[in-house]
Amino acid sequence: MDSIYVFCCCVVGLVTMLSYPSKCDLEAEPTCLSRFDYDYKMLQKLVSLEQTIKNLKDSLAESKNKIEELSKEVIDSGSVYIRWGRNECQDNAEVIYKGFTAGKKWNDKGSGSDTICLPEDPSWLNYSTSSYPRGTVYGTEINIDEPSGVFENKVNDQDLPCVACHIKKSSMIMVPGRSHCHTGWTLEYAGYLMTAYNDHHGPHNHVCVDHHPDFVHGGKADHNEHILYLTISKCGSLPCPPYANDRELACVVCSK
Ligand SMILES: *[C@@H]1O[C@H](CO)[C@@H](O)[C@H](O)[C@H]1NC(C)=O
Ligand SMILES: [Ca+2]
Ligand SMILES: [Ca+2]
Repeated sequence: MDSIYVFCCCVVGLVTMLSYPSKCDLEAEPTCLSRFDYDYKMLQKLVSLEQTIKNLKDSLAESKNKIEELSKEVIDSGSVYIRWGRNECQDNAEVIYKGFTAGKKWNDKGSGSDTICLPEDPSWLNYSTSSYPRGTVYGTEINIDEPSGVFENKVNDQDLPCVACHIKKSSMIMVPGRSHCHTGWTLEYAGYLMTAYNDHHGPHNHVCVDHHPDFVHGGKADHNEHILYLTISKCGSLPCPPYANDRELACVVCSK
C-alpha cells in the first residue's frame, strides 16, 4: 500500500515537474529548480501575503479606532453660550449654571465694561471686611419706556437672569441685526441687542437679550444700577437700506 502511494506521488511529482520544465511562470520567482522548490516558494509567498494582510488589518483597526476617537471628540467638545435674560436653556442644551446678569453701575466711570453672568450658587475664596479700592458689580435691569411696542410683556425695571448652556455642536455665533439664523445654522435663541445708554459713563459691551425674558424673583424695583437699553441703528456710515434709522436691532445666537 505504502509503496503504491510513494510511487503515485513520484509519478505526480514527475508529471508536475515536466509541466514546469526549467523555469516557472511565476514572474516574481527567480528559477524553480523543482516542484519542491516551487512549492517552497509558493509557501514563502503565501506567508508573506498573510503577513501583509495582517499588517493591513492592523492598520485598518488602528484607523477605525482613530475615527471613533475623533468623532467622540467632536461630540464631546461642544460649545457654550450665555442665554441673557432667561433661566432655561433650549431642550437640546444642558444647563451649566443659572445666574444673574450683572455689570458696572451706569454712572461708574470705570469698573468692567462687559456684562457677566454671575451664578446663583456662588462660592468664595478669601474675602476681606476692610474697605479699599475695588471694582464693583451690580445686578442688571432693563430700562425701557412702556408700552415699548417691542417686548410682548412689561419688562421695565425688571432684573434679568441668565443661564450658561452647553450644546453638542462645535460652533456658535451671536449675529447682531438678525432675527433668524443664516442658512445651515440652527437657532439657539433670538432676542434684542442691548447695551448701555448713549449718555452713560464708560464703555459697555453688547449682549443679545432673549426676546421673551424671564425676571429675577422680586426684581421689579427700580434700582438703576447696571442698566440695559435697546440698541438702534443709525444711517450714515451704516448703509440704509439694508439698515434703517432708529430701529431696534434684533439678534440671534446660532449653532452648527
Ligand atoms: C487665604 O488667606 C490665607 C491667610 O491670609 C492664606 O494663607 C491663603 O493662602 C489664602 N488662600 C487663597 C486661596 O488665596
Ligand atoms: Ca430702572
Ligand atoms: Ca429692578
